[in-house]
Amino acid sequence: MSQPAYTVVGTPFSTFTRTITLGLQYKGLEYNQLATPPQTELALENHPFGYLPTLIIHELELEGKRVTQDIKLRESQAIVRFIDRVAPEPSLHMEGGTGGVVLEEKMWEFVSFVASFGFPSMEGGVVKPQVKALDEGKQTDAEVRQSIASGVEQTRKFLALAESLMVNSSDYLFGDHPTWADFFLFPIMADLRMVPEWKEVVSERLVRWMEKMDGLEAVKATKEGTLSVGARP
Ligand SMILES: N[C@@H](CCC(=O)N[C@@H](CS)C(=O)NCC(=O)O)C(=O)O
Repeated sequence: MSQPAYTVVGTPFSTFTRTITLGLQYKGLEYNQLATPPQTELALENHPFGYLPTLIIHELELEGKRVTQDIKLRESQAIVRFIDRVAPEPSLHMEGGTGGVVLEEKMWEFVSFVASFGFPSMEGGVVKPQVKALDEGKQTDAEVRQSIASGVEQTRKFLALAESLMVNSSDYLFGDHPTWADFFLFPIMADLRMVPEWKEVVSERLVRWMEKMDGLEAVKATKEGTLSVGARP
């Protein structure tokens, strides 16, 4: 049997890595996954800063010719552009005009907000310190709460912004099918759902969106190895 054309370098525990595997799964592209944490020898061999994910492209069609040299593509927003080019359907884009959102690019604005502001607030400010504290058991609840107070506040603000940008009364963030915006936000939210602060930062609307996302086959197929099933990197 021939090898899949793609290898994803990154543990399923990594939210940016899960964004990529969600997209590959949704578009029916086969891949192998090398489940390494960041900053390992393997991660550094594949990414100049040891970050996750890297997509290794083993073969592709270029101007009608099959190229079989391994190409390493880093940075999730570059990787999703490649995935879209080789597999445009099913689309993970928003059609302009959906729910009154005139510009298709608003979906990409959302993606960039999640990557630049949502990820540090939610993962760095709440999930990671809370999980570390729960695992180590050295701090009291009050101490943990105090250390993450500003992360919780930033998360609350970020989620209010996210909700204000969603298309009203639609199943997904930008309409009746998922987009890359859903696939960038969901892995972080699935982590956040595992910590006690979830209840105080999330709205009913976002809870309904999470339930909708939970039903996707791509979400089910990328769950193993994530915090949402109790895994560690
Ligand atoms: N700009 C990168 C960010 C990726 C990123 O932050 N990945 C995390 C894992 S989810 C990471 O590798 N962090 C490196 C570290 O913790 O040292 C991208 O979009 O791919």
